[in-house]
Amino acid sequence: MSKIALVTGASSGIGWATAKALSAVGYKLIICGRRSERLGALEQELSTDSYSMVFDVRDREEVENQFANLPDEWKNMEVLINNAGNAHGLSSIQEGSVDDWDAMIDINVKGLLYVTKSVIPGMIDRGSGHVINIGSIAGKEVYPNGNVYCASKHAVDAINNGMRLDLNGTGVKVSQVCPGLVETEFSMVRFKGDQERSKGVYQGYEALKAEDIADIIQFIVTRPAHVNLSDVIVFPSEQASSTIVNKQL
Ligand code: NDP
Ligand code: 8X3
Repeated sequence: MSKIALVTGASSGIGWATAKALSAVGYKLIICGRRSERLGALEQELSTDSYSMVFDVRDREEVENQFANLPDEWKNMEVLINNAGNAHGLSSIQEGSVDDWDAMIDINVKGLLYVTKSVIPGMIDRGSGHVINIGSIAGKEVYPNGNVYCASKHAVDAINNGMRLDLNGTGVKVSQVCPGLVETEFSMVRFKGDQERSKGVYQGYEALKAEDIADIIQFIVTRPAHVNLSDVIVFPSEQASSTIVNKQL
């Protein structure tokens, strides 16, 4: 019987591509997001069985209910990809919006924790599993105006390391993937639908594609049981740090 992987934030970008990459190597997929029509479209593209879960990761009660009521045949997840998240705004600390701050802490940090709390007890009981947290270069560096987004990804970095320490000896592997610039809907969300500004983020160099990250995740989950890639930073070749990108404009 094929193994089950759960991907949060599968309705777009890195999550969408990761669901496809894991399906391609035989995983059955639980795909999550708020946009059910997108999840339906993704189901059509997967070559293995799939099950959609529609919830907002901020809603703790809903997350708990949905996991408590999963059909038996979908309960035994081998892989959890904690991917749902976004940046909201790019402003100095003195000008930032408190609503944006709430969204980033609630989604990127608390949402990741709610899903993890629902999934890892089963992995521990079965003595087997793999959690992959999608961090960011923003979890390793802080850049101007990135303040709270960077804080949320530094929190993911710390939670990832804490998970690995606490789950050591349980049979559950913990890995983090920290991308630099990946062209997805990320900037459209950050800049609240401003297409020109969003496009500008990816102009003048070749940004990473969602499929590049999915490829790395597929590699991580297909290593032998005794091998764990614990932390991977991946940049476009023209990016050297959060703020240094060799752009030819
Ligand atoms: P996208 O905007 O394309 O995808 C974000 C995904 O997260 C969507 O599927 C969205 O689904 C889901 N999501 C957002 N908010 C919620 C919520 N409240 N509840 C449930 N799901 C939610 O961006 P990316 O694919 O680029 O981002 C994926 C991850 O990668 C994020 O954690 C991001 O921080 C990280 N990352 C991205 C980088 C980049 O440059 N693009 C670089 C480094 C890290 P829906 O709207 O349907 O709920
Ligand atoms: C997304 C990449 O550089 O916008 O995490 O922080 S960046």
